Parts: sequence; structure tokens; C-alpha cells
Amino acid sequence: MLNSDTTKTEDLRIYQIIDANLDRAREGLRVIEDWARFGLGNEKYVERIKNFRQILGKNHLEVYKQSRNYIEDKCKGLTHQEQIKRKTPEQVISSNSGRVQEALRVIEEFSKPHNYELSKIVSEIRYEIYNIEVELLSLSKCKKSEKILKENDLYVITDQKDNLLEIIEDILNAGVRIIQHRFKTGTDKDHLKEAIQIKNLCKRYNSLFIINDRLDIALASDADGIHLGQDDFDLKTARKLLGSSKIIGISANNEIDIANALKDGCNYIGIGPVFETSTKKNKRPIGIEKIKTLTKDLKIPWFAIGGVKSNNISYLKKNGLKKIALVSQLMNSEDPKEEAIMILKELSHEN
Ligand code: TZP
Ligand code: MG
Repeated sequence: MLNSDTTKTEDLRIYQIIDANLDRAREGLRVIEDWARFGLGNEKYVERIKNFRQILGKNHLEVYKQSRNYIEDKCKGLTHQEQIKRKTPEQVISSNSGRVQEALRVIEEFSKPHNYELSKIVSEIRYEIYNIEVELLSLSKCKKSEKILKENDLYVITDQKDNLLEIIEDILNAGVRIIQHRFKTGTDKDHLKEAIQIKNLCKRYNSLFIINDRLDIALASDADGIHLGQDDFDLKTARKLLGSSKIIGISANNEIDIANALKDGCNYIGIGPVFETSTKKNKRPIGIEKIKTLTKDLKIPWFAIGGVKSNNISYLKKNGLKKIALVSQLMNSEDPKEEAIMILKELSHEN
């Protein structure tokens, strides 16, 4: 509790600092809380941040409030160039988290001699805000990737080709925004080298870069996410290792695998093979009717895969399979750019 004489001039100046910084911290918290609420729809973080605001509110004692304007603030309204430069929600989150951390540090220092309890409370909150900032930025990154998955109907998977980078750049130029790097034979060194090259290309074209199978390559290349089959690492382990900024896609072609993938928080699903395909010779096609049944209640993006060609896309679309993933149609094309343009056009047609 308070242990000082509130009539002392010195104390009032200190109370004024605490009053201003409690307001500052609560305002900053409200900014990041609203991003968690409206930008991310993340109830867990909204509750945590709201709780901090309330704790600070309860500790905003009358004596602090009464010291407001004790000394006229000559710096009121000053802004810094950096404040004007803030454009993205991520910049807003970072600067407001910083604002909260700084304000809490000031309170901690100035309250310690007369209100040790408050100094301890704000120190604990400050540490939590460091983690919350990182987490909110990670979740924002994941949300951005989810938006690309939602808005794009063509998902292109690579094959091993001598001129792979050229093909990728062609299809990125055509407007493809989701690329998965599938690398089945070769050394890890070559795998990673190629992954980084494609990742850099995708970054230039604001496109998603996803690694097939390999968590280590996804981490080392700083991919946007990973695609896992049923025999790969399980989703929970992958999430633990990758954190919340990455998207995780799962291959699932039956009710149980789909339900498990959803339960564990996957970001999209690949379902197939729709048709027979030489890219996965040993996999029996599951067919359109089964896919329709499996996906009827799916709320996350899903892509039909396996034997999808330019000439069967309109048939798939008529049957409600509106998002597709493919390998050979583009990887073996004479003109990948033109082919990708045609496929994108076909997918965007209303029919
Ligand atoms: N998973 C299910 S089918 C398939 C994968 C990776 C291969 C798809 O290749 P293609 O050449 O588009 O048929
Ligand atoms: Mg796999």
C-alpha cells in the first residue's frame, strides 16, 4: 500500500507521472486488444489483455488521478516522425506494445518506493506483454497466409526440373499465389538451397511458399508453412515446432483424418487423388462424389488434388470443387505461364 505523504511536492510530481503512465499503458493495451479482437478474432488474447487493463484500472488510485495537471505538461501533443510512418497493423501492434512496456517500466520505477505492490504488478504485466507482442505478430502473419489461401483457387506443387526456377517465375507472373515445394530425391543441401531460391521468388510476388513434408527445411528456409501427409510428423508436434506464424496443411481423404486435422487446428486441407495420376501411381482415386460428401461441412479452405488438368477443371467446378492443386499439368507444360493464365481464367469463371 501507499507509504508516503501525499502533500509533499515531490510525491505529487511522482503521482502525476504514474497517473499519466497508467493512462498510457491502458490506451496501448486497448489498441492491441482491439487488434486481437477484430483483426485476429482471438478470444484468448482479448481476455488476457482485457484482464491487464482491468488490473491497471483497479490500481489507478484517486491520489494518482488527483495529481493530474499538478505541473503543466509543456510537451503535450508532440509527435515523432516514426508515429506518422506507421502503416500496417503489425507496425501499430509493435509500437503500441512498446508503448505499454515503456509506460509500465516508468510506473515500476517510480512506484517502487511508495507502492511496492503496484511496481510488482506492472513488472509482471510488462513481461507478459513481451510475449503477447510476439504472439500477436505471429498470429497476424498466419492470418495473412490464411487470407491468401482463401482468396486463391490454384495451388501449384513443384516437381524436380532443371529449369524449375524459370517455371516458378513464369507461373508467379501468371498470377499464381500459392506454391508448394515438393522435393523427393536429392541431398538435404540441394533441397534447402532450392527451397530458399523459390522462397525468395515467392516473396517478390507476395505469394505463399509452403514446404512439403519436411519441418526442418520449412524452418531453415523460413517458409510460410508446411504440408503434411498422414505418415509425416503429426500436426500437434509440427505446430509446437513451427509456432503460430506458419500455416499447416494436411492431406486427408477420409472422415477421421479430416476431423483430426480440424481438431488440431490445421489451416487448409488437400483432398485426393480425385482422379488417377501418374504423379502418385500407388494411390487409388477417391472420386468426386466421395469428395463432395467429405467436404460438405468444411469451413476451412480445401483443395482437390490428383489428376487435375486444364480440361477437367470446369467439370470439377460444376461439382463444387472450386479450389484445386496440381503438379504435372504445369510442371510438364510447354508454356507454364500461358497454361497457368488459362487455368486461373477457368477457375475464376462463374459457372
Ligand atoms: N497428393 C495426392 S495426389 C498428388 C499428391 C501430391 C499428386 C498430384 O499430381 P498431379 O500431377 O497434379 O496429378
Ligand atoms: Mg508428405
